[in-house]
Amino acid sequence: MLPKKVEEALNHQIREEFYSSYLYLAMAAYFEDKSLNGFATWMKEQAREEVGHAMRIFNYVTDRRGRVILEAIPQPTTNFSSVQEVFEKALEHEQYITGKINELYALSVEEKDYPTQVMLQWFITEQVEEESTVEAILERVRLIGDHQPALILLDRELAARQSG
Ligand code: OFO
Repeated sequence: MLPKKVEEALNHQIREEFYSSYLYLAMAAYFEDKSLNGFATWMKEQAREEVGHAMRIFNYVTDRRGRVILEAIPQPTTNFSSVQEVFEKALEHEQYITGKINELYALSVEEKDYPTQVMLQWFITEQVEEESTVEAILERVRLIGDHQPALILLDRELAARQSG
């Protein structure tokens, strides 16, 4: 049986993951508007993966005979002033999500909920990768600065992101 407190916290996390998807779609829309189609493709793929994260928790809650209660998804920021700002916000967001996953893990330890601890290990590993990937792109964007040709090259490179 899924402890009530853990069930509630997992439901909040489902919303966080859908919000992540929504936020990355807002970033994709910004890039589309700037004709940076490679950056947009990368963000759309990121948004798609976030739906996968939400569904992973959704399915886990139902497998444990818990009840999924979908919560309202807030409107994401839609105003960005630069490519760099987008990736700064993306990194900030991933760090926030890492904090949420860590809180969830701490709660599952407190509640002696061993299956949830095992399920969350996937997310703990994933967050290391999420932060590192976004950080690497941010570093390159910072290096590029105002050099448009280099930005276009990076845009082309990011267009190659495969869905998987
Ligand atoms: Fe970006 O990892 Fe889920 O939220």
